[in-house]
Formats: sequence, C-alpha cells, structure tokens
Amino acid sequence: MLNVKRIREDFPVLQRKVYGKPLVYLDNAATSQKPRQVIEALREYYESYNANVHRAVHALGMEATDRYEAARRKVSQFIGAPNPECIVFTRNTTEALNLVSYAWAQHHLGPGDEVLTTRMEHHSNLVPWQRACQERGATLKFIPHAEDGCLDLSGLDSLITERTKLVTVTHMSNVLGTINPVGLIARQAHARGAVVVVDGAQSVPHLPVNVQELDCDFLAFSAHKMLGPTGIGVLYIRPEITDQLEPFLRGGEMVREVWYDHATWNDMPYRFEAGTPNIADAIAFGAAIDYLSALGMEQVRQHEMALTSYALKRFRELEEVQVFGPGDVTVRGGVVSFHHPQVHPHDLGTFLDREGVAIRAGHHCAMPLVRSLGVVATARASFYLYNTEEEVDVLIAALQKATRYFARATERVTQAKRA
Ligand code: 7TS
Repeated sequence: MLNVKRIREDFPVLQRKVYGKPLVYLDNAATSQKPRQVIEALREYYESYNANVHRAVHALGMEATDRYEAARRKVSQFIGAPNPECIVFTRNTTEALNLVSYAWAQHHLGPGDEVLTTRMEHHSNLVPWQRACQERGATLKFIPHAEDGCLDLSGLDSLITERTKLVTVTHMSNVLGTINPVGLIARQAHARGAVVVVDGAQSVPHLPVNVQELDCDFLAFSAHKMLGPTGIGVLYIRPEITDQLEPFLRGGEMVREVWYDHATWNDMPYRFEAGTPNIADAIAFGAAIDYLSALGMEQVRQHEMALTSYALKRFRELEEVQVFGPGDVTVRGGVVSFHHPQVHPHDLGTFLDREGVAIRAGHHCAMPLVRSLGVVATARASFYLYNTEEEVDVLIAALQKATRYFARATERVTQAKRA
C-alpha cells in the first residue's frame, strides 16, 4: 500500500490553499503535480552543471551528457524497452505521435491503404492521422466502442485487413478512463503486417507498462503527466522498425556527415533528436521516474483502483449525475468524467474551484468522442498517487453544494419571471 500521507509531503503545491480552502487537485489527466525531487533536479542542473550535451569535452558538458543519457536509460527500463537507443526524447505525446506520422506514415501509406484507430482518441492521436491519410490517399477507419466505453472488438478481424498499414490506439482514454486491450489488438494487427502505435499518455503514468508485453512498434507519452516537467516526452521505437523511418526534423545532431548537397544520418536515437534537446527537463524526468519506480507502478495502480472504486461508489449517491466510462475498475483508470443535467460543466468547474477543488471541464481535446456522448462538454475529476478518499469526499460534498446552489438560482429566475 502507498503511504499517501508521506507521499503528499513531497509535493509542495499540495500544501497550498485556494480561496482559503485546502487545494484538492483532481486534474491529473491534464498534468500532474511535481515532487521536490523533480524540482530539485531542475535546480541542481541549472546551478551546477548546465551545458550542452554530446559535443563538449569540458567537465560540465560531460556531466550534462551523462545525466541526460542516464535519464534515457531510466525511461528505457521503466517501460521494459530492449535498450535505451529505442527511446527518443520529444516535447510531449503530441510531438511523438506527429513524429510517427511524418517519419513512418508519410513514406509508407499509399492510395487505398487504411489506418485503424478508435473513436475515443485524444486529438493528438486523431488529427495527425487525418492529415497523413488525406495526403497519401489512405482511409481512416475506426474500431467502435460500446455504451459502457469498452472497445467492441467483435469485428476486429474484418476491420484489420491486408490494406491496414497502421493501427493506433490509446492505452487509456482521457475521457472515459477505459483501459484498452492494446496487446491483443497489436497481435492481430501484426498478424496482418500492420504497424502498431500506442498512445500511452494516460497509461504510462498510472499502470505498469511494458512495451515488449504490449508488442507495440511505437509508444508515446509525456513526462508532465507522470510527475515530470512540461516540455519533455518520449517516443519508444521498436528497434526492428527504425530502418523504415525517415528523419522528421533535420539539422544539428541528427546527422553523421554533411556535404553542401547532401547528408547522412546519425544512429538511433539521435537521428530523431535534431538540435539542442531539452536537457534539464529530461534529467528532471529521470528524477520523476526514480520516484515512481521506488513506489512501484503496481502499487500506484492498486491505489488508484481503490480510489476510483470509492469515487464511483460515492458518485452513485448523486442521483442526477451521469458518470461516463466502464463501471469495472479493472478496465478503467482514475479518470471520472460526468454530466450534471442542471449545471453546465464550466459552471461546475468554477463553483468547485471556489471550494478548492480543481477539476477540468470541457471537451478534453476529444471533441468527437464528447459529442458522441450527447453533451458539448463534461466535467472530469482525475486522480493520482497523492489523492485520498477524503479528497473524493470533498469533491462529492462540493458537487452536492453546487446542485443545491444552482437549483436555488434556477428557482429564483423562475420566480422572477413569474412576478
Ligand atoms: N493522448 C492522451 C490520451 C492524452 O490524454 C493527452 C493529453 C495527449 C495525448 C496529449 O498529451 P500532450 O502532453 O502532448 O499534451 N490529455 C490532456 C487532458 O486530458 N487534459 O489536458 C491534456
């Protein structure tokens, strides 16, 4: 079991108050808070060994390079990659997915080909494939999901055909919380020769993820959702597929030799890290991974499963509120999107903020999915390793207060209209 009380002491921001109320931070799917260890790693880098990497012979340059490459090794181990050369540092998940669309799809999709995805993708794993398909004359197809938010894989056999060149699936939905069986999908996709991309933005921070078990060719995720800094993300690339990729960004570091009229490419992973990388944030990301590894991702998952289960139980007490996504916490993560028939999600978000509770309201960068739920926006509470049942209680009490407040407000308007 996680010692949450002890963990919370590592997160300075969790000690603060908002409008005089203790902060209840439930917007972790957007970005997580950062422990002291990560903040300290950033400070230490800038204070004691700031230098560019992979080029200087001086002490600072070598220290920075060592620590930057150590971070890469930590990431590699964290996701069970066969070696650190499989790990490319990007800005975030969005850039990692775009990298695949430019470096692979641009060169391998042709007219009549198909890309298969789901209807629950974040815009980052939808819009790049729309472009790739439009430019290459390919077709984007979708695996449907049932009303409970679980993928309907009954027709997968006929959806993946010899035309399917790429299958891309989110491991965990940022709206429904659904954890998709990507390993199973990957096996079927590979059997037909398709390449498999996994959007791990919501799964890697919250569950044990092993790329060899998932059997994916690419896995994208962001440090900022897993205790790390913003501005640094990862693209895992299966070693066997690297020969099929063309460079994405071109310039310094990604080249081996350059002439006036042509150039040759550096080895992996530098081939995909053109220009000076985000050194400080990569190193601090390494500190975040140390933190998560010390706790154990299985423990993190267990904590969030228990908390989500408790939250779903408490949500059932709010009769008017509709919760989206699977009811079974073994197939859902700690993301709870909900709809209040009388209160607009943005009003709820603003009301809850005054109670110190931070949630997100909106389309969560998954507009087609949210539209398909029959609403324009949802409110969403999302948990992480430092959240507690007491905080869920604060959320529920704030929602009950909001219901009473907005009911009274509606009543006042009705009376005013009558008068
Ligand atoms: N994929 C999924 C499943 C996500 O949840 C997000 C971010 C991304 C990709 C993009 O990550 P980025 O780091 O490149 O921005 N999701 C959210 C969210 O749910 N609220 O804010 C960002």
